[in-house]
Amino acid sequence: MKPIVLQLGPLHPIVEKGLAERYTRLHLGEAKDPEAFLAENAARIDAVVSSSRNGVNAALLDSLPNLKMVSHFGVGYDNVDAEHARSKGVVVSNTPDVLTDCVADLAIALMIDVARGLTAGDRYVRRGDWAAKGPMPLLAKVSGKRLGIVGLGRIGQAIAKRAEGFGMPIRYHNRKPVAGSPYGYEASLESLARNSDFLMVATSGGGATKGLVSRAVLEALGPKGFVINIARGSVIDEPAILEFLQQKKIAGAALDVFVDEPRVPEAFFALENVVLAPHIASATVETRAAMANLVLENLAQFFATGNAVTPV
Ligand code: 8YV
Repeated sequence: MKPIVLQLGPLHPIVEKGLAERYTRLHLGEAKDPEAFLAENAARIDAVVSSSRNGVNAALLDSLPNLKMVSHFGVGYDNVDAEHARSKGVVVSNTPDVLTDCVADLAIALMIDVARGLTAGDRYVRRGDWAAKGPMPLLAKVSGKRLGIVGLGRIGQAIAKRAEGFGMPIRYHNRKPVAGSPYGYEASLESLARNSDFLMVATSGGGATKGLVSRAVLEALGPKGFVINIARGSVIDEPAILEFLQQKKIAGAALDVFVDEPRVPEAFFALENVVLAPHIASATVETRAAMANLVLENLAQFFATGNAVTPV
């Protein structure tokens, strides 16, 4: 008998195809009455595939008595209650490594964009301002400036490597120093912010990092400092950063992630000192295919051996 896998919402076509070919696929997102559908099928579901759009909370875990595994599409799994899953003996996997390069590439792109005004300049040209008003105001140099990385994990390190190419001195803040890291450690995020021109947020989301980039941290970064966030919206105090941008108490921000995606507070739209991206750091054809394949490999290896390829 094929294992029964529950799909919560729309997924990458490679995942959908793989699920349909190899498993009995149940699609909660397509059920007319999702509650009734769940009640009817709960007892036979072996695995769930989740994504940033559709997570797995404790209630869902508790409602699936036969569940053995959650294969999550994405490296960040803050919307999967992994602790509760562990307590129930449910294995959770994610998709690390395969997206690191793309996320780091976009982080650097956002940093350069907000400092040099790429998308702002694009708007300037399209609006006809160049011809009407003359050159854009001068903006900020990137090369040689100080980069502070919040969260020196796989993605943080890939960003650091790229930033070395720009001659940027690099320091970082983590819960603990990273053994063997060539970069300077700051035990306090405020002191990292005080010593940075660009504060790069690359830590995981979830309760432990909620609001980590606080008012006090933004204050420490100061009016010449920039924030880049490719992690999770929840890591930054969003109302605070909006206010700091409006009042020019920081120089700018480039945000790929928001607290309540896909809804972005409209007050950001009026600001020229913020770059807004629709959560695209891993969104390339190549990387999303690699993530999709890893979601399937995790399921396949789990059902074959009891262990996932990349458990969390
Ligand atoms: C999303 C991401 O998963 O991997 C992550 O943690 O944030 C992204 O890659 C993406 O939106 C796909 O759901």
